[in-house]
Amino acid sequence: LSESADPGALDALRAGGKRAMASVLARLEAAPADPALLALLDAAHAGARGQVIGITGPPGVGKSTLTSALIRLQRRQERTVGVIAVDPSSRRSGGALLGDRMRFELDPEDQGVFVRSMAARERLGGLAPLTYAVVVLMRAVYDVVLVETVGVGQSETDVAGVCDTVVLCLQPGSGDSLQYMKSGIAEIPDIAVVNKADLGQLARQAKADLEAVLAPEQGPGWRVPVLLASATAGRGLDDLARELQGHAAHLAEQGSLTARRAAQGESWLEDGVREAFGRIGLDRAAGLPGGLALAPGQSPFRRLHEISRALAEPYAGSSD
Ligand SMILES: Nc1nc2c(ncn2[C@@H]2O[C@H](COP(=O)(O)OP(=O)(O)OP(=O)(O)O)[C@@H](O)[C@H]2O)c(=O)[nH]1
Ligand SMILES: [Mg+2]
Repeated sequence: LSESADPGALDALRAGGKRAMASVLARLEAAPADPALLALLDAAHAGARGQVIGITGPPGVGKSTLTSALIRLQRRQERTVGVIAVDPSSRRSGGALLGDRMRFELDPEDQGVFVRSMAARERLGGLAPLTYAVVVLMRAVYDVVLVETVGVGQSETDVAGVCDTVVLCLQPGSGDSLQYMKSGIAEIPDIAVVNKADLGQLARQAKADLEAVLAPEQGPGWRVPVLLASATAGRGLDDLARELQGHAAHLAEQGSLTARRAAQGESWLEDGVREAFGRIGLDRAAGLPGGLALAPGQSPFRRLHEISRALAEPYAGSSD
């Protein structure tokens, strides 16, 4: 745990309910470099609890309906849930985001579900840089974190950059599976779901097509399951929940959860340095003591802060 982490602030966030989370996220948006916030992010980074699940796929396949169903299922099992709904910019109306709470049919009184909408990065509909910080905060507080993103090629790679388990959601009869094979993201999902299976034979055909194009193994010992589901009819959800738990257990057994999250932290750090200081900054950061690599458990937030200070004051002599 970094010396400057603030576990007390994390305890307060955990105890403070939705109001506390909303206020921390507002601070994050207003002043991401605030030292108190940085100390909280360090503590959250060290205090991960929940499984982070990405729900991705083309527009309209039923991702939000499936997410709602998963939320209800988790709540019945008394798990708390944080939800991040990434809105493509096209959905923004006059700068405001459409209310995702409307799109997930939820009980507004339930303190165990927190939903946050985030705008997508303009470029290619990928994730905004703040998404990673929100994921780290939420996974330190909730038992399960769900991230819904519309898949438009690049964004599946982005969602894999913040999630432990990626669920690719498709629907029957739209040629999506062929599209996915062509776009070369067959390696990304850990679980695939053909939703709208109430459409019958078409769904079974889509499942067969998908099984043919997906990478059979996602790393050693994990065969990517292709499930049939109907989010509206509530079918296939138990199977999905079982595979989600199975994947979490698989990551824990292999020790690959730590590795996956460390790689996500390093790639976020690299993006952050590139965004602030460009390619030349990246080269200079790589040359600093410690460079762009993170030691086991090291906070990427703290590291970005240190690197930014070192690069912003090139003649200050040291990067303390
Ligand atoms: N027949 C059928 N329709 C479904 C099912 N699941 C979702 N739908 C319908 O499909 C439409 C789109 O559902 P959403 O959950 O909004 O889909 P989405 O993937 O979140 O859509 P975007 O976020 O806009 O990309 C809605 O009209 C749903 O009622 C299903 O299992 N069967
Ligand atoms: Mg949706």
